[in-house]
Amino acid sequence: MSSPLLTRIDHVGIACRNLDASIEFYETTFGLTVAGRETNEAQGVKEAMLYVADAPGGASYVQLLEPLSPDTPVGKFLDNRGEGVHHIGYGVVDIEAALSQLKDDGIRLIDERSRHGSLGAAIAFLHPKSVGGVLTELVQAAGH
Ligand code: MC0
Repeated sequence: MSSPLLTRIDHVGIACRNLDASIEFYETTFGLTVAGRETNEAQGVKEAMLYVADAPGGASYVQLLEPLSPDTPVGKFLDNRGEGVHHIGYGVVDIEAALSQLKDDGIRLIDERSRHGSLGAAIAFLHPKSVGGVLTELVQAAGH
């Protein structure tokens, strides 16, 4: 039975030191292709979304994240833990309703309201201390 809240794994966010080198690795090793690239100043990253497959309500991707500076979420993560999985992004149908429900359930929100994310999506983060040590992102894909 599918979850009433989460519709798919939208993306796996991976922290890397060199975006171009990491893109090349995923292209040559797994045959993935870049669906979009963006510098997101508010999130302190330059990132690329590599398309994996279609999924209900959107698609699923690998997201590669290079920090714009050391004093950003991904910069701090690289210093503390090195390269690797940084967060999981789950698709939702209605991000504001999902945030409201999770807050009522006692989950600690990093973002009380959705923000601009990659590929035009609306995104919001849940604190890893509330989700078993996993930085968790909700994603309402553009046009959905
Ligand atoms: C930090 N911690 C993590 C973590 N980052 N745990 C799991 N996964 C992560 N990615 C843990 C640390 O190990 C530490 O635990 C505690 O959180 C505090 O860490 P800190 O280094 O002092 O960092 P803070 O507290 O300043 O910030 C952590 C926090 C931050 C998660 C609140 O990184 C944040 O707001 N992240 C959301 C935004 C983000 O990540 N943006 C980049 C992706 P201990 O046990 O040592 O206390 S932007 C993106 O992905 C967009 C473009 C998109 O998808 O469209």
